[in-house]
Parts: sequence; C-alpha cells; structure tokens
Amino acid sequence: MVNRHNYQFCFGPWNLSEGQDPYGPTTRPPQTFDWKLDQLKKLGFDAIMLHDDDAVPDIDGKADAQIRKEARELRKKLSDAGVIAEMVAPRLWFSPMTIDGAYTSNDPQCRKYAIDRSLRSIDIANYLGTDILVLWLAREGTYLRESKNGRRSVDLLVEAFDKMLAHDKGIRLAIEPKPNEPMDQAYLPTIGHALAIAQLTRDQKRVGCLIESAHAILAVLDPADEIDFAMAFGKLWSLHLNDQNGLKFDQDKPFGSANLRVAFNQVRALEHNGYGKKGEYVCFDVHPFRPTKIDHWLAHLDNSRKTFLRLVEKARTFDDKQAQQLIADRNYSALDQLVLNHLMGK
Ligand code: GLO
Ligand code: MG
Repeated sequence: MVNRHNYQFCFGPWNLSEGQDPYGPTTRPPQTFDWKLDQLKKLGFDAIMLHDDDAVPDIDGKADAQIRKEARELRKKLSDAGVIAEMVAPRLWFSPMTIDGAYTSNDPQCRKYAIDRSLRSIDIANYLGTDILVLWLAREGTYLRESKNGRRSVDLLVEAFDKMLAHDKGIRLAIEPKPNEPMDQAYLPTIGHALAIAQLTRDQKRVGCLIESAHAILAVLDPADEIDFAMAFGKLWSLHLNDQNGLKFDQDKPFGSANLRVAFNQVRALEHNGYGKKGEYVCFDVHPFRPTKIDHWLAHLDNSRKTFLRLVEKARTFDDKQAQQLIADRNYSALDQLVLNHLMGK
C-alpha cells in the first residue's frame, strides 16, 4: 500500500518574510533575492517557487525583450545554485489595475491587464524551464454579492484560462483555491470548484490544482480529503503544506504546528497516492511567527520539512494490518487510540 520514495522540497522567497501585519510594521529587515536563494541552498531545499515579479522585479514597467533577458539570467543563477524553478505565479493582487479583481474585474481594461500579465508570466515560466503556472485567485470574488455577476464571473475566468492555454500549448494551470481573504467570498473556494471549472476550458487536461493545507481548513474541509480527491483525478500538481488554527485570518503556520493528526493524514494521503513520483514537489507556504528574531529566521522552513519527514516515517510504520482488523470490527474507539498511540510514540 505504501509507496516508498524520496520527496523533493521547495519554498518561495515570500516565505522568508519580514513580519508585517495589518496592525504594525515589519519586525525583520528586508533581504535581497540572492540572500534568500542562499538560505534556500543552505537549508538543502531543491526548488524555488516564484511570483512573476520575484523573477523579474518591476515587471509592469519592462519591455518583453528585457523580461526575457532577466528571466534567462535568473535561470542561469538558479542552475549555478543547483536549484530549479518549480512554478511561476502572476502576482495579480498588488497592482492598481487589480483593485476590483483581475480576470473578473468589472472594468474591461483591468481584465485585459490581468490576462496580458498572465501571458507574460507564462513566457517567464518558459524561460525558467517550468510548465506550471500557479493561479492563486486572490481578488476573484466579492466583498458584497451585488457588486459582481457571479455567473458572468465564471465565464470570465474560463475566458482568461482559455487565453492562457492557447498562448502556450505546454503550460499547465494549477489553481490554488482559497475560500476567503482578501475577499469575503472567493469564486473558486475549493478543489472541487477548481477541478469543475477545468471541464469548461478548452483543454481540461492542462487545468489542475495546488492544495494549500490552511486554505482547505479555512473552507472547513480536511486537507487530506482534498489531496485524495485531487489525486483521484491525477490533478495535484503542487502543494502548499502549512497549518492553521481554526477559522480566522490565513496563518501559514509551520506544517503540523496546530494539528499534528491532520498533518499526519495529509502525509498518509500523499503516500497512498504516490505524490512526488511524477516529479511533484512538496512546497511549504509557511511564515515565521511575527516575533521571530533574525537569528531564528529559517526555523519555520527547516521545522516544517523535519516534521514532514517524521510523519512520512509515521505513515510508513503505521500498523495498517491492525487498523484493518479494527475497521472490520467497527471498533473505531480502538482505531482512534491506535492512531494517537502511534503519533505519541507508544
Ligand atoms: C495566500 C497564498 C499565496 C500563494 C502564492 C503563490 O494565501 O497562499 O501565498 O500561494 O502567492 O501564488
Ligand atoms: Mg499558498
């Protein structure tokens, strides 16, 4: 039942964050991209996730030729460091052109901006040698229901995805659902929504998903079930493991930090489905706690990976035979305790 293989790990430059929150300034000094890449290497991670403007800063002010030049230079820098680019994601939530949404904005100029920028991100993905474009649809949703036409928004999303799929016959779109924050209600809140909308596009085979643990928890779903569901379709192309303590702002806690059992079940689902065997990476979308000192700046990433690997061992050594007997006897109390004892080391 258990597929034994090694996992490959990844994070993004934004995961070495400075501690700003809506109520106060940063608590750690800004660092350069090169410094972050060095830390990634130092920690022994294999790949880096990149927003389009992590790869090419100030992208909106640059001509295509300049973007190509900078992206190619970055590819060389990454390859010198022995790191690959896992994905590129258009950052469609900072620009004044995406204040009222990107692909689903009510303003046609803004919608055009969002699509043009996404096509540029696809070009960057090509220059960097990855075929995954991650779409976290941060501003595709509503603060108030009456401000947008929900049905039309679905059509607009499909139209945007179709333009991306047509732009490059090799690109795969990995939709990263999140039910809320920054929006009150997002249009694609769950993996079910992401995989359903794929069916409406011109090439559903190239529209898949990325699961983030915290986003599933915010949707009141079990991330392990989301993993099983996506992998039943062969569509889990990337992963943002982290943790979340209940229904509040997106916390991006270290993996396993809030609920070790939920983390264990995610790892079990990945193991059972053979995640990683087709080259998929385990990425951590985690942030340091705001009070974290500079000296401890990398610990949340290192700890997340350590916890993940220990849970892989726990998944591989779980007594499945005994579990099956208890399941056959419908002795779920004993099954519950079997899991707890296993996690507690007894
Ligand atoms: C925020 C998201 C965000 C994305 C990243 C990649 O809630 O998790 O961190 O994963 O921007 O698009
Ligand atoms: Mg994420």
